[in-house]
Amino acid sequence: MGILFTKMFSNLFGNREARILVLGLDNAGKTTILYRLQMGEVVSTIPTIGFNVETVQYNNIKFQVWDLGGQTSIRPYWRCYFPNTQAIIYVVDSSDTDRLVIAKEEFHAILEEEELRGAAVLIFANKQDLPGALDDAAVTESLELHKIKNRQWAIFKTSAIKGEGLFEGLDWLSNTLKSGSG
Ligand code: G3D
Ligand code: MG
Repeated sequence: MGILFTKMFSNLFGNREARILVLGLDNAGKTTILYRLQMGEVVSTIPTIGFNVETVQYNNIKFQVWDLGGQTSIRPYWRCYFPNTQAIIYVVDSSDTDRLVIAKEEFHAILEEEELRGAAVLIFANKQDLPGALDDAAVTESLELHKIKNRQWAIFKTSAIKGEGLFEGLDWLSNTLKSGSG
């Protein structure tokens, strides 16, 4: 995965600083994905500002991860991480059907953020290896993805544990960003 990743994302943004946010509810599989991609060292910030952010710097691209949901008082601080964001990778635990409504609400709240308006969105319907996991069509419906307007998006079935689907999703993302219309 590491080498493929290097090929896909090298020179994507030239020398421009770029950011890709990896978001979703806790337990969705975000940290697992970050380690799976093997892009480099994962640096975890000490949560003095109220939430923990994991960062992997890959050339000029920063991948940053945190959990959505929880305390609303810390949300204003999220905005520090919004500038220069080219893409959002939204990770869903497809087997956690009880929390899909919350996952949907958090997702649409993020999409409404002004500074994230231009960002492409890649959705990972994760944990496909678990029994009872909803497929991509069902997750699409639950997250009300049809409501997404004026932005590039795609959903992929993944199993972060098995390393399945991640490459396909990132391939879509790099092609979308390359075409400049993300
Ligand atoms: P988060 O960073 O979004 O909070 P994590 O989520 O990456 O910490 O993953 C939460 C738990 O889900 C972990 O289990 C992790 O191993 C598991 N997980 C992540 N992706 C998958 C997947 O695709 N399939 C399955 N079956 N499990 C997955 P633990 O037990 O370590 O808490
Ligand atoms: Mg995590």
